[in-house]
Amino acid sequence: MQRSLAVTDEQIATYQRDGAVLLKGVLAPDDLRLLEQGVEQAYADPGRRSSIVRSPEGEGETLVETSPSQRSPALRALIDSGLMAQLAGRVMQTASAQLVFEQIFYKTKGRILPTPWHQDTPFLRVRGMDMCRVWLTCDPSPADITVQMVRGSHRWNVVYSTQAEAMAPVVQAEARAEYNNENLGDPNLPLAPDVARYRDSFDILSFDVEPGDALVFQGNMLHGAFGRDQHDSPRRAFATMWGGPELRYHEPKGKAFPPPGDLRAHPVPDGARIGDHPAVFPVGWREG
Ligand SMILES: O=C(O)CCC(=O)C(=O)O
Repeated sequence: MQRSLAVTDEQIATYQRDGAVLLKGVLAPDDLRLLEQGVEQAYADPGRRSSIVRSPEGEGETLVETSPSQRSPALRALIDSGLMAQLAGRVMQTASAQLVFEQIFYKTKGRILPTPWHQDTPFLRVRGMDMCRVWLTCDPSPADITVQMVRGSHRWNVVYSTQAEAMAPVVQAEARAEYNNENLGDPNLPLAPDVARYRDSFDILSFDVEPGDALVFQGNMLHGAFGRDQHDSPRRAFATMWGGPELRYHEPKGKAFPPPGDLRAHPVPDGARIGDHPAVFPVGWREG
């Protein structure tokens, strides 16, 4: 039986207005156990869709793994619980939520590397407003090293290039054969603003996030995280992206992350509603 999660009208209004809202204490202890188990397994044995970035000096390390639930029974169980899908559906105010994309961001303790400011949209094969990221942490995550967003950037109606990644103070150290960031996205898109450099020019939303909380933000938001020279614990996060049925499939100009389902077996026409293609974008939650 799926748990029913209460999201208040005020939280929904905050999400719709600002593009992000922190939902406190929505995970149960069993959810947290699955989260930590899945994230630790991925770090101990990185999969073929993972890459590692380090600082140019070789200090600090971030493992990013895409689609980790495809090889982690613990993360699969967490997704199958419907918890994140339901939270996404409730804030988006859609009748269902389908899985679009999922990633682990494992930052090792010591020097915490920043996450370059970017939008997820240009990496993805979907476009539209009904798209929502649910970011969970295994560790207490102070605001400065937690993912932050530019308030209201979900309504800017722009898709930036992925090239902003190249301007970041991190370098790719290792990428497995099937996964690297090179040539992702469409190089003809505009560069994302350099929020890290001009941070006082932006209205930045930041949150202290505890294990058990869900930081929920709209999928088109401009976001990133600052680093720290020294932090006593790792900063381990698992983020899933969910779409409502009206979100549209987008045939990418360049390379883009694969959707969760098999696109070759179930081709999706450009511009199609993802609601009509659950084999490629599996339904994680449905109202009622
Ligand atoms: O956890 C982070 O530092 C990055 C998160 C992120 O970019 C995302 O959830 O899309």
